[in-house]
Parts: sequence; structure tokens; C-alpha cells
Amino acid sequence: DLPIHPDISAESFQWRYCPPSEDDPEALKADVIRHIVSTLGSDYARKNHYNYYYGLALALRDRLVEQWLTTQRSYYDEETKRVYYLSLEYLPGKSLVNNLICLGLYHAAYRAMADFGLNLEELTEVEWDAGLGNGGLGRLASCYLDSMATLGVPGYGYGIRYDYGMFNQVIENGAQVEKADNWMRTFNPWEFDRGINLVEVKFGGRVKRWVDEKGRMRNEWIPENRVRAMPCDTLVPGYRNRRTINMRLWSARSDREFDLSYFNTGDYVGAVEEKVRDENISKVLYPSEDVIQGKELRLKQQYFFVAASLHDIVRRFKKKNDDFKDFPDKVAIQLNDTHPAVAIPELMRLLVDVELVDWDTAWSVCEKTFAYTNHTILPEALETWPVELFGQVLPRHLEIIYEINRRFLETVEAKYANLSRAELDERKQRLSLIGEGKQKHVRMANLAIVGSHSVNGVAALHTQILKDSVFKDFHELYPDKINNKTNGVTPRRWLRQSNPRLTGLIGETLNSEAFLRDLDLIKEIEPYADDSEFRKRWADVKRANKAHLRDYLERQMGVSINLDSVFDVQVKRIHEYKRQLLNVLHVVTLFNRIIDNPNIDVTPRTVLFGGKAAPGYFMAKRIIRLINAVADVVNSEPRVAGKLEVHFMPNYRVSQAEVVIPATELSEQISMAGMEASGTGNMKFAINGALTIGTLDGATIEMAERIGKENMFLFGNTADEIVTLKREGYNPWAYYEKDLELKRTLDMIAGDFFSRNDPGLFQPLVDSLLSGGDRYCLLADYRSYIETQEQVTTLYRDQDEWTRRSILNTARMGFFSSDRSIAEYARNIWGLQVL
Ligand code: B1H
Ligand code: IMP
Repeated sequence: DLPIHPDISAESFQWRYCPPSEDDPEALKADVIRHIVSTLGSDYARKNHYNYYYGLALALRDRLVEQWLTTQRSYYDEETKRVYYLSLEYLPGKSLVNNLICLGLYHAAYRAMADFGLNLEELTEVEWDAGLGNGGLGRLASCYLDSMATLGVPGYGYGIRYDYGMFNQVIENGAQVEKADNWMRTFNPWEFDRGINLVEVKFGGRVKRWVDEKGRMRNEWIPENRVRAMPCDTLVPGYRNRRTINMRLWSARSDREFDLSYFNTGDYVGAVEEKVRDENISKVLYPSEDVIQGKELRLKQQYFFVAASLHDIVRRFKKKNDDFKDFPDKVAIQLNDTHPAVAIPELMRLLVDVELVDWDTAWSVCEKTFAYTNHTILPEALETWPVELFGQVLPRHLEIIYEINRRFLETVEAKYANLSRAELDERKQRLSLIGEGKQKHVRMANLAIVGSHSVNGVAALHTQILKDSVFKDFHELYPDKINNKTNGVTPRRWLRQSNPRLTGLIGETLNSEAFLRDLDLIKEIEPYADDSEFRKRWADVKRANKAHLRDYLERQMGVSINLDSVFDVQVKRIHEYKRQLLNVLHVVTLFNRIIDNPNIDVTPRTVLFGGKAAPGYFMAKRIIRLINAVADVVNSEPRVAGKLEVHFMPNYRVSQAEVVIPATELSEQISMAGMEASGTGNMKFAINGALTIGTLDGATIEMAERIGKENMFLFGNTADEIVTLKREGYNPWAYYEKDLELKRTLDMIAGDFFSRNDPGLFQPLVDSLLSGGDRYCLLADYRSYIETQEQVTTLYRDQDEWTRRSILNTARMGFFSSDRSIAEYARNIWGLQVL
């Protein structure tokens, strides 16, 4: 019989527990051939990967669209409440294997391709990652769509179809270079462009006011410019449940073809230029997670997709309803951070100006419809817009925001009538939707909080920080609004797809694949942690995954890493608060110890880094250069050979994560406590059996509560301790002066040990830690990190115990399925009953 993976036997779980689908390989083969000929206009006799990838993808799309039609019709027939997830970012990665798994067709396709003389795994290399997001926030949106489809939540994802997604990262001379991600260069077989259902979106202009025949004050937006939004649907199947939902991404299309005035004046080129300018709206994803840039184009992107989406939502509502009071019973809208918060004034505009609903009713509809998820407490990432810019792009919305604010501050006055005038004014200033200062600005978070019935954080600690500090005043005002929904990840992609070997072992052991739908069931492998035979098989899976990563890195970057070393991995966006630099300090410390003591009994380590820096983020880019410089020195030093190696893996993205995570033994989650809202990489690693070295931050805390602290490597100051440390006057110099190993490490970096040919290159990094005040307290956590890394080294020598803990980690991660997160959103925020 055919093996699924070179090293998975035909008797394994995958072979036996995938219930046979109705589709046999023969039917699939016929469809693939038909698409190669009729859709691609190509010759099926040419057995190239390109033809067969597209042929197979289109054959799958046929099946997806059939499921989608029945699913959507059932929503209409049952008049169910729908959930709209509005997000400026999605990170689906590749779709082929995911869709095969969800349709239950993986085996049929594997056999079909084998019959053609092709290997399914190789076909997947034709597909490009859909990288329409920065990182965690975008990938979370994709996991949530997967879970909505699987749980049968009537959900829709709305967003932007960027022509250029997240840039591709290339490393040249140790530095990050950004290359445009031209993912649309080739035809996208997963998408349906709906060129006839264009929606008009307006920008700029002015507001016309008049009193109508019934004596009503009317406001009408007279725009300066109109752009059209074209919907492109990507179908998202549930896991083997015949349900399919969709992600609807809007692409900007100019309206100018019909603007005859240009042609009349003979300015043809001018007309085309303006057309291109309009279409720029959906041209490119902003590649920064950390600093809000406040660019006009970004505001236009936000309004563009919000207006088009709300138009669609209202259209769908109106098919079966006519009273807008019923809107919140039929529609829930989740705002993925404040990026789509302009949806609140837009719905007010549609209701009040267009549908002529009275303000109070409209406002009550808004509050009941919207819910807002916050993903960050970084002050520089809290979104604000200069009032002037906002008014130029969205004049009517600015008026509406002012009116929302006027009424809101009135309720604040009433509520705090007992306060002194001065205290009340201060409180109003803090709560106001409009911030004063050098320049007046709209505070999008305040708007989102006031306009929503639910505000949620993404992990328990993060939510507590929102209540206690970032949104303290709002929490006092609305004690029931702020709530927690701890993030989760989909076990379909982050276990079944990325780690077929481990999935096979678990499935075979439990004699069921039900844990892929109900991850709580995975706890049933816990007793096997004490079974030495099982532990051996578990360790074999990890080793096979490590070999797979070694081969991948050999192909991608021409290095061959040591299979007998502990794979120590930090992959995530490069940011100072995530403290990749602390990891580097450990590497340099280890390097020094080995050089000092050639007979030292170390556990061999391979330290792997990956992640993109925002193109304008100087420090993050310099950290990448340091990692590469340290790697150069370490990897070419014969005295540490076989004991320590370091690599920066270029272009970290979803498909790379799928290879790296299952091979990882030590997961680095070392942000300064209180800074990482949740993290989701932390969950993916632990589900795949990595042990975590980490701080008590984000969802790592909740992982520790379930996995048990004794099965993780926790270190460093807690969030409370960091607050105290800073309040009492944190002084990094004190640590530098009293810790000789730390001093030596920093002196080497500042003293050009890693930058012989580029003196001073890393001075800014060391300055940020010393004279710069060390905002993220690396020095305060250094010693505890180093000592905890020593514990890692010691435990790794006891492979059996390491494996036992690895099994316990996986077994206790059931809570972190995105199915659990979505079920909580559905019950507590969206008012849906799920199972
Ligand atoms: C997260 C962002 C983010 N938090 C601004 N904030 C962006 C902010 O384009 N922008 O302007 C884009 C993204 N992303 C992450 O969300 C958190 O840092 C993680 O801790 C969290 O796990 C993830 C999902 O909740
Ligand atoms: P939309 O909800 O209008 O975007 O349509 C999505 C799909 O749902 C359509 O292609 C139809 O298959 C189905 N659909 C749309 N409207 C109705 C309806 O009124 N009754 C049943 N099915 C519908």
C-alpha cells in the first residue's frame, strides 16, 4: 500500500482512520484531467507539478462551492443570526492540504497523484502562501474562520484583497531586505472574483444639510470621489462536516471609466492616472504591527473595506427583514482590533442618514451589534487619527463621531455628578473620543469601546491589564463590558496538517480522530507518558520531524544542522518587547563558556531564529543583523563546533512555521511580562510537544496553569514585579556592573567582536539596554534566564524524562483550541447557541 509520508506506514492511523470519502481517486482523477484541459487549456500528458497542482485545486474548488451553496442556503432557510468578522488582516498560508484534509480527500488525492506518477507533497510547493497579514492577529483571524466553519457558526470573514501581501524577507550581508510579495502573479485557484457585484464606496467632499418635507433635518454626504469594491471570495471548509463559509476580500476598482469629463477635456492620461490612484487602495498591506503610521491611504483602506462590508451585511439583512430594530438579533459584528472601528459611525450613517432611523434607536442597534477585540497595550500601537485628516477623508463620519462623543460625555457628566469640576473634567478628557494635545485626534479605541457591547482581551493577564490600567476609566463606567476570550489555534492546521506523524501516533493510540474536532480529548494520551514504548515512539516522531526540518534548511539555506542537538527556536515578528536580544545574550554567554572551558560538558544546541522586522523599525532590523553576525562567528569557530550553532531562517511565514514548529524541542516565549497580549505561537509549539522556556506573560500563564509549572521552564520578573521595578526606578547599569558574565557579553557586542568590519554597528543595541534605560528590562531578567537555560541543558541529558514532559505538554493543551475560543465568543458575545 502507498505510504502517506515516506516514513508513515500504511497501517498507521492516517491510513485507517480517515473515513473513506465518497470521492474515489478515479472520480478525482477525471476532474483533475478535465480542469487541466478545459480550465487551464493545457496538456495533461505533461506531468508537471504546475498543471497538476492547479487541476487538483480546481477539482477541490468544485467540491467546496457545492458545500458552500448548501451551507449558505440553509442560513437563509433557517434565518439564522450571522457573525461578521471584520479584519484588516488574514494569514491563511497555503490551502491545498488544508482543504484536502477538511474535505476528507487527502488519501484519495494522494493515490490519484501517485497514479499520475506525482507526489502530492511535492505539488504543494507550487502554491504561494497567502500572506495578507503581519503576524499573530492575522493568523488568529484565519484560525477563527476555520473554527467557525467547523463548529457550524454562520460566520463570514471580511477584509482586503491586497495585491501585495506581507513582503518576502531576503537576508543580504546579514541584513533584512524586503521583496514585494507578488502573490497574484499567478492565477489563484481558490478564489471566486465576483466582478458583477461591485459596491460603491465614497470618499471626501462635504455634507449637505436640509429640512425635508416632513420637517426632518437631513444630512447627505456629497462625496468628492467614488471607488468601487469588487468582492473576491475564498471558501473556508469546516472539518469533515460538509459546511463551508467564506472569506470575502474586497479589491478596489476605479470608477473612472465612466468619468467622461476627462475624455471631454482630452486628458486621457490624466484619467488613467486617477484610475490607478483609486486602485491603490487595495494595493499593499502595511507591514508594521507596532507603530501606527497615520497615513491617509491606511485610513482609506479601513473605510473602503468597512463600507463595502456593511453594505453587504445590510443587503443580506434586508432580504428577509425590514425593521432595523431586529438588526442585532440577526447580525453580530466582531471588530478585530480598532482597524475596522470606523464601522461604528458608518452603521450610524447608514441607519440615520440613509434609512432615516432615529438616532437613539440607531445607537442602540450599534451597541448591540458591535463587539471589539483588543490585541495590544503598546501605547504606540493604539490607533488615533488627526481630526483634520479624518474630516477630509470622511467628513460625515467625523460629524457623527462628534455627536456620539457629545452624547457620551453627557452620560459621563450625569454618572459622575458627585465629582469636583476639576476631577470630572479630567475624567472626561481621558474618556473622550477626541484627544486634545498638539493636534486633535480621534481615539479609535475609545470609539470602539463606546460603540460596542463587548470589549475583550485575548488572554487573562491581558484582559486584567485592560481593566486595571489601559481602559481603567471605561471599566469603571461599564463594569460588565470588558471580558476575556483567551486565544486559540486550530488543531487541523497546527497538528493534523503540520504534524502528520504526531497526529498518526495520537490517533492510533486513542483509536480515534475525534481529538481533531474536540481537542480536550487529547488529554487521554496523558497516561501513556509513563509507557516507555509510547515514549520511544513519541521521541521517534520528534526526531523524524527534526530530520525533516534539517532537510528543509539544507534546501533553503544550504546549512546542515546537528540532529543530536536540542532545537531551540524563537520565531515571531522581531520586536524589542519580544526580546530576541535576550536570546542572543544567552547565545553569546554560552559561546564564552565553551571557549573558556573546552572540556565543558554542554548539551549541543542549535538556536534558530526567524521573523520579519517592520521595514522602518531601526532597532528590529539591527537585531536581525546582530543575530546573523553572531551566527557567522559562532558557526565558524572550531572550538564550539558540535556544541553550539546559530541560524537565522529567512522569510518566516505560515508554511515555514508548519515545518519548524513540529521539529522544535525548546520554544522561546521570552517577552517582557505584561507586553505580549497573548501569543499564539506559544500554543502551537506546546501542542506539538515542545517544552517552553518563557516568562509569565500572555497566554503562557494559562498554559502553565494547565501543563504545570514543573513541566515548563519559567523565569524572570512577573508583570507585577516589572511594575514595581519601574516604579522604584529601574537601573540597568546596576545589573551590568554586578554581573560579570553579562558585562562581558555586552562589552563584546559593543566592542565589535561581532562587527570587526563595521565598527560601532551594534552600539545602538547596547545603548538601548544601558544609557537608553532598557525599556523591556532584559538586564533584569538576564541572570534568571541563563540559569533556567542551564536547567534545560541538564534535563535534556535525561531524554526519557524530557520526552515524558513533552507528552504531558501536548496532553494538557486541549483548552487552547480555537474551537474553544470560538464557542466562547459565540455563547457570550454573539448570542449564538453552539452545541
Ligand atoms: C497583535 C497587533 C497589531 N497585537 C497593529 N497587535 C497592526 C497591531 O497593522 N497594524 O497596524 C497589526 C497588528 N497584533 C498580536 O495579536 C499580539 O501582539 C499577540 O500577542 C496576539 O497573540 C495576537 C493575536 O491576538
Ligand atoms: P449572499 O448571502 O447574498 O452573499 O449569497 C450567498 C449564497 O447564498 C448565494 O449564492 C445563494 O446560493 C444563497 N442565497 C442567497 N440568497 C438566498 C435566499 O434568499 N435563500 C436561499 N439561499 C440564498
